[in-house]
Amino acid sequence: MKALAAVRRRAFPLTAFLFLASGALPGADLMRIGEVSVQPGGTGVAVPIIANRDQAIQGFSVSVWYDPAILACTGVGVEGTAVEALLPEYSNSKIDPALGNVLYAVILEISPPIDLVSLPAGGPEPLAILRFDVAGAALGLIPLELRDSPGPHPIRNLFVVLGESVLPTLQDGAIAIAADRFRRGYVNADIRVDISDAIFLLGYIFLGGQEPVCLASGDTNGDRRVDLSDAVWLLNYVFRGDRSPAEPFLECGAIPPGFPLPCGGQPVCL
Ligand SMILES: [Ca+2]
Ligand SMILES: [Ca+2]
Repeated sequence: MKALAAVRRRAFPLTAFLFLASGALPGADLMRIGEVSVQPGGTGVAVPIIANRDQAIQGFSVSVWYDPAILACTGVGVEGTAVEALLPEYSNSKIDPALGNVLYAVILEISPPIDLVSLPAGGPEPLAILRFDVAGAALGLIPLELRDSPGPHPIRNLFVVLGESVLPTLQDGAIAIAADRFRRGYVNADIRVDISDAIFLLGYIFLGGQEPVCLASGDTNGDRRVDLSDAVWLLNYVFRGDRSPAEPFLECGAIPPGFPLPCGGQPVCL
């Protein structure tokens, strides 16, 4: 604990600088929160904070707001991200369960020698992962907002580039809580994805054939419509190993509230 306290004491002037820095540089960088679908009462729900970066970054801070009556933030970290692989020397988080606010800051290097360790320009990729538990009775689209913390010295959503703050464009996200679950691509209601699913989909679209029991599963490219492009996407996946159907595909996911395509259940998600 002593060592940790020492690290944090040493870190304070730099983090204070990060949080208080003014005169942020303009840029086309983007920070956004992902959208995930869960069932009511889901626990440990992982929500990524995703970034595009024009330049390599040496650190970042985030301030995320959520509805504390519906969500409980149980943690935030860089596990499984490219940031983790860079072995950040400083990170700190603060969760306020009453306000529904989580703060998180990461600096890749705080101890000499400072070698300008940085996360290269690029993306989109997760910078950090938020974890939430969802209230059992809740349904609907629960927003997650990137917004400054309160107080005279707010913590902002920013990147650190060569010791200066860069304020990226911010995009909020959401947790969609819905009871129904589905997987894209499993169009003909069995437990495999193969050419028969594409043929079934083409039959429905062009020949007036049977509607898929879960029409939502036919939206393989994830644009909320079912048309020829979905069948082509599926054929490319089956025969060429091209991009897999949009999520939820690897596992069953909830149908977001207001999703325009019905789903009457899928054997693969029972
Ligand atoms: Ca099938
Ligand atoms: Ca589609």
